Amino acid sequence: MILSRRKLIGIGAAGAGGLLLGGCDRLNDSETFRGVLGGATGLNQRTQRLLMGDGLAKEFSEADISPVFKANGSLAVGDPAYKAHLARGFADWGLQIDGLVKQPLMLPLSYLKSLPQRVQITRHDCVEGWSAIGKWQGPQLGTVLAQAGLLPSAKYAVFHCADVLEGAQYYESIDLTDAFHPQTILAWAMNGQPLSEPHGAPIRLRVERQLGYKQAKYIMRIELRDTLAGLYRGGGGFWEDARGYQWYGGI
Ligand SMILES: Nc1nc2c(c(=O)[nH]1)N[C@H]1C(S)=C(S)[C@@H](COP(=O)(O)O)O[C@H]1N2
Ligand SMILES: [Mo]
Repeated sequence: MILSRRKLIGIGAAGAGGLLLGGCDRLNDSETFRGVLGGATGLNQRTQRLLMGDGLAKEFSEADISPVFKANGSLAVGDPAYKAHLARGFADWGLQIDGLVKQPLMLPLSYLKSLPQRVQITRHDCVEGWSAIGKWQGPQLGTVLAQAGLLPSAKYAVFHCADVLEGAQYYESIDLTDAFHPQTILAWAMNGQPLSEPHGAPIRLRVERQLGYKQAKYIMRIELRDTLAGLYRGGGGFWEDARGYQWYGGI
């Protein structure tokens, strides 16, 4: 992590302002997005955004896919409603989208599979000291959010998960820059197969410029919010609350 940041610093920040706004045309006219940029907090996030702009995380080839991809954190979900959906192959499950949206939605898994798909082979880096390369498929989160239509006050997408880890509900959040990044997808397939329970069935987030703990599994609900304050313990995510991990878990 530190090495790649040092490498980036070598590039210098010239033209970083242009990079920052470049490629974000879809959001340029949104008050909210300007608000997010203006209000960005945290040195890690600011530094990375300046240096990387709208850059893509590295993608790999089929030959690079790890033969074993460790599952981490929750490996199963205890919630009876989840178990019932799992047993039925999530045939009548729906992803709930609500909060600061024009139109709250409940989207069936079949609908998520019918949207334009993105396939990406990327490296997952866990702070516990392991990495693995996997192939992920699903619709871009931006496409899904556009269906609901964001209200101008929306600043964060919060992922509410089905699992309880170490006594607390798992959740995560990202800002709209990452939410509309092309490599941010709601993955329902891993290495060409529907997600298994250990890896987050029926859908999990892939937000490829950030660390493993941001890749929320078992997503049941996406809530659009203007603040992370007042949600669980206010850190914006399970590990942020539990262990003080950085909210912007940049790689
Ligand atoms: N809902 C949920 N999402 C989660 C976790 C979890 O325990 N519950 N663990 C996180 C961590 S720390 C990592 S490294 C990855 C692990 O993903 P994997 O099990 O597919 O390897 O999921 C992340 N997302
Ligand atoms: Mo992790």
